[in-house]
Amino acid sequence: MPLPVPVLPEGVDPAWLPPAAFRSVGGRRTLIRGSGPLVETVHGEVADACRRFGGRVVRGAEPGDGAYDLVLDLGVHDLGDEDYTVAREGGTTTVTAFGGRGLLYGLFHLVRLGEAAFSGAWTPKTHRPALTLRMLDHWDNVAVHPVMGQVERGYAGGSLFWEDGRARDELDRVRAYGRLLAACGINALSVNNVNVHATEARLLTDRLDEVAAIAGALRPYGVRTHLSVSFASPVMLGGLPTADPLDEAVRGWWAEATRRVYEAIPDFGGYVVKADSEGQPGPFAYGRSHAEGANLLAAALEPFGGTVHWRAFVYDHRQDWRDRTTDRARAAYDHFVPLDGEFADHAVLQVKHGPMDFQVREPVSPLIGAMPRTRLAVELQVTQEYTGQQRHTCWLGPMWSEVLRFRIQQGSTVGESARGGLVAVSNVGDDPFWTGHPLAQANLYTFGRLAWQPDAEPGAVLDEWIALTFPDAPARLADGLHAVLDGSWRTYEKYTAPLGVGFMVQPGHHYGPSVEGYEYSPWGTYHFADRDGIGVERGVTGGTGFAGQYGTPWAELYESPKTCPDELLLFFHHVPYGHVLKSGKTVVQHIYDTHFEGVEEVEEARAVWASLAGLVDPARHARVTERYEEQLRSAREWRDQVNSYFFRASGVPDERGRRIH
Ligand code: GCW
Repeated sequence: MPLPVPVLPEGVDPAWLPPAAFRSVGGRRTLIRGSGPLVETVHGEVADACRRFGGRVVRGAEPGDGAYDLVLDLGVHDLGDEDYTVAREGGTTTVTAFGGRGLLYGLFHLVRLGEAAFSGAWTPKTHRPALTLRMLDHWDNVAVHPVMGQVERGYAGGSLFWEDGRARDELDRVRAYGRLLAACGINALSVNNVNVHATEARLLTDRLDEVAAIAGALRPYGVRTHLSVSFASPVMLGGLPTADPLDEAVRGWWAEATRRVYEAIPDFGGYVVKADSEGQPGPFAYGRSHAEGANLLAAALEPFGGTVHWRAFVYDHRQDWRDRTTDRARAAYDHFVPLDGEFADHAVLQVKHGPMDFQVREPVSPLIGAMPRTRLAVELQVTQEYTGQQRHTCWLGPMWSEVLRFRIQQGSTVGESARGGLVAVSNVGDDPFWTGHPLAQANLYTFGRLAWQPDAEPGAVLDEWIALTFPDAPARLADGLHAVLDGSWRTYEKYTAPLGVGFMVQPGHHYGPSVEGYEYSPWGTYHFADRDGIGVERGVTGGTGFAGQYGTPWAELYESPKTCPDELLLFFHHVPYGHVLKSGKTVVQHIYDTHFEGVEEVEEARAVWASLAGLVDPARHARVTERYEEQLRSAREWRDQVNSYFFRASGVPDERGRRIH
C-alpha cells in the first residue's frame, strides 16, 4: 500500500518541498518495482505528484511491458543501501537502487533536476553519499527548562517532538520533517538535548514508548532515531550505587536497558553522550578514561549494531581567568589524543569543528587530524547560537565548506576524516517556518547536502535550495536571494568579533555585543585586549602551545604572526593594534573598517530584500523584513560598541574620521 504523503498542519510552510517542486515527476507514466516499506513511501510520493499533475503509477510489471517515462527499480545488487543510479534512454528515465533509501534519494534527485530529469539522454551515473551517517542533534528538552527554555539554543519556538511534558500525540509534522530531511539526505536524528535533565533521562527506560512513537514517524523517510543519555543513568534510573564503567552491575544494567530499547525500536541508531562536560556526569568521577566510558556503551549497543556518539567537548568550564597556563582551545586534543586506538568499533568520537565553540571564525580543530585509529564524527552547529540566533541572515554554507575541504592531515580533508559521519545541531522548532528566520531553512538544507557530498560547491547547493523552495522563481528572485545570502556569513563576521578572536557576546544567552562579557569569566574565553594590543598567544614559543597541536604545514603556518592568515590572527597571536595585516591595514583600522562595512552590507541586503516584495509570498516576506530591522539595529550596536571599545583602548583615531563614540 502506498504510504500517503504527510499532511502539513494548517499554516506550516512547506520549506523546500512545496507541491510545485514535484511538477516534473507528476504527469508521467511511472513504473515502480520492488518491495519494502520505503518503496511504499516512494509510491506515495509519486502517487501524490500524479494526483496533482496527472500521470499514473504502475507497480511490479516488467519494464518492457509498456511504455514508461519513469522507472523506479529496486533490486540491483551491486549498490549500497543508500546508493542509486540514474539513467535516461529512449525517452525513459530510470532510477535503480538496492536499498529503499537509495530509491527514495534517487526520487528526490529527480525532483531536484526538475524538467531536466525528463529530457535528452544520459548515460548511467551512480550517486552515493560520501558519509554514511548524516545526522541532526536536537537539543530539545521534554520539559521546559527554567533557564534554557524548551530547546536549548533554539530560536524557532518550541520542540517539534515534545509538548506539555510528553511526546506529541499528533506526529504529522514530525513525519513531514522526516520527509524534508530525506530530501536533503539526512538519515539520523537524536531527539533530545545532550544536557540530559531528570525528566529526559527517563526516555531511556520508562518513557521509551514516547521515543518509539517518534521513531515510527521518522522511519518511513529513512531517518533513524538516536537518544541522548546520561552517563549516570544506572544511578539515576537503576538505583545502583555507581555508574563506574568497569563495574559488572553497571555493564549489566546498560546491556539490559539497551536490549529493551531495541525491543521497542529495532532500528534504533544509538546513544549520544556529553560526559564530564559543563557539569554532565562522566567517567572521571570513577577515575576512568573516556575510552572506558564510551566502550561501556559501545559494548551494550554492539549486539544490535548501534553506535555511541561520544562528544569530545570536554574542557574546564570553571577556569580562573587569572590563570594564563590553561587554554581551553587545547582541551579536546589534550584529553583525547592519548586515547587514540582505545575506542571500540561501535564508538564514534564526535568533535566540534573548531577547538572552542561554534564561533563565527575558528581554525579547524586539530583533534580531527590527530586520531587516525579512532572513528570521528565532526559536529557543526546549524542553530545560530553565535551567528545571529536566526534573527540575522547568516548562511553558513561557505564556512562549513571551508571546514570540510580543509586539508587537516596529509592528503586528507576534514570531510574525508569524518569517517563516523557529519552531525549538526538542528535549527528547527515548531515555528510555522520551521527555523524562525525563513532564510535559515537554507542552512539546514545545505548541511544535509554537504553531509552527502562534503566537497560540493556551496553556491550550487544554494541554487538547489532556491529552485526547490521557490519553484517558479524568476531570475530576479534567484539573484536577489543569492545577493542576500552568499556573503551573509562574512558580513556577520565583519560586524562582530574581529580576526578570529571570538566571544564578545553577552554572557548567558549569547546574543548581541559585550566586548568584555566573557573576559573575566570562568569559561576560558578571553581576548586579553589592553591599551597596546589584543589576541591570545597560542604559539609554541611564548604561548599556550596550541599551534603545536597541528601537523605540517599548519603548525608552522599558525606559529608566526607573519604567516598566520589574517582572519585567524587574533586566535593565534597577541599583537599590537598597529600590527600590519597582510591586507596592508593595521589591526585597529581593520576593526573600524570591517565594522562600518558590515553595517553597510546589512543595509544593502535589507534593501535587496525589500525589492523582492511581490516575488515572495507576503507572510514570508514580512517575516524576513522584520528580521532585517532587528539585524540592522543589532549590527549597529555591534559596530558602535566594538569600535568605541577599541578606539578608547588604543587611542588610535579612524583614518577616515568616521563617527566613533
Ligand atoms: O555552545 C555551547 C552551548 C551550550 C551547549 C554546549 C554543548 C548543549 O552554549 O548550550 O550545551 O555548547 O555543545 O554541549
